[in-house]
Amino acid sequence: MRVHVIGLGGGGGRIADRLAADSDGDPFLQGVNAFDTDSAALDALRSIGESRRYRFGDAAGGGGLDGDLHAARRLGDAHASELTRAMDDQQPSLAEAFVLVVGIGGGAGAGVAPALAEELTRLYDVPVYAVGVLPTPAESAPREPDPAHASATGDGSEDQPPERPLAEKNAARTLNALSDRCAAVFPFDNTEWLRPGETLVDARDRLNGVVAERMAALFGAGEADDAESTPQQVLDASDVARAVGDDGEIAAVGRATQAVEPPESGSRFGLGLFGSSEPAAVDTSAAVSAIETTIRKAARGKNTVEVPDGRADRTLLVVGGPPAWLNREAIADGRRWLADETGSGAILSGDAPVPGGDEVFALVVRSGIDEPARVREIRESIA
Ligand SMILES: Nc1nc2c(ncn2[C@@H]2O[C@H](COP(=O)(O)OP(=O)(O)OP(=O)(O)O)[C@@H](O)[C@H]2O)c(=O)[nH]1
Ligand SMILES: [Mg+2]
Repeated sequence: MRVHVIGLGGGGGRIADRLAADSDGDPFLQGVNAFDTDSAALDALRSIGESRRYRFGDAAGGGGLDGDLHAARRLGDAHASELTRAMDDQQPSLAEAFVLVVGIGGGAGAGVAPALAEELTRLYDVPVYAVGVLPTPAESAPREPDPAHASATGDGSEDQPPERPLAEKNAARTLNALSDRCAAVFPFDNTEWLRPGETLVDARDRLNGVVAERMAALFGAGEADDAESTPQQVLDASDVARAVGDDGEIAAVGRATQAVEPPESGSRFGLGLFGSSEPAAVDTSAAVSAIETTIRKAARGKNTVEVPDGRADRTLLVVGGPPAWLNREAIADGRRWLADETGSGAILSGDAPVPGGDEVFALVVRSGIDEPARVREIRESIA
């Protein structure tokens, strides 16, 4: 499907920038923009061209909003329609969905996202999805004293104030607002993806790579740029819409890959081994096992947000890789296994052939899931 992706605020802009870098020229990426009040944050982007970055809200004086969600909401209401005009040179009417990417614990991005979702819904007859990055508990907790500094005075009085004291509350309010205004919300739980001892700043490039990769796998699945990579079972925008619904429900995305040998260069089944000049085929049991394993790992491995008990009302499966590895029966078996695993009545699915690719991948999207613990914690911060 063709999507127009809009990164909002510092984090949203960096994730959209990463997607633009990794999916440069891919047909699914119909358009991409980054919007922020903060000029320095926009200037630091590398892959979204300058004409696609836009600073709004002169009232913010060219800086960020320091987590001030009230001020950001006001700016959002005042500037949403100006922002949609800033997208116009990329033919947004060709997009089959808009995807807002935003760190929901912040100010500028979180504040403008609901108003922009509303305005896009008013102007275009396609779903607006939100990728909402969840803040870590550490961001709104007092920071550990700096050990070097602490030893100077030793009285523990140098506890630093939290980095973003309002992150959880902002996230709770923004989650509610996005659920009301977007067709679906895809949370990305930063906390789940941090390694022990790692800070968000250390980890953010890796995390942003994960988000970008999963967005590309989902939205790019049905969009082939040549005949060879045309899927047998095409996943289109309406399949995604059916899977994630239009009620602002939360959806979780799992993904896994397994390296495989491209059949052309496969030494085990290479030319000559069978005294034939036919192009090498892929061993069926190897293909079946690769597909079974990646589907299981995508379902049971780390998702973008926790899926309690693996359960979901609706599940979508994409299996991709070199065409010779995409074994029909194995994919059908995988669908049955996934129906059982998730308790979903029906599994929507599609394939994504990657000629010459060197891995098999599976993507599992679940919607209508039980509330993840981190989402509950965030919601309860304003209860
Ligand atoms: N995964 C990831 N999360 C980020 C990144 N940057 C920020 N975040 C998260 O997003 C939240 C909001 O941060 P920003 O996006 O910088 O906030 P903003 O929208 O620019 O808001 P203000 O600067 O307060 O105006 C933070 O609390 C973090 O949880 C990033 O590069 N990657
Ligand atoms: Mg900012």
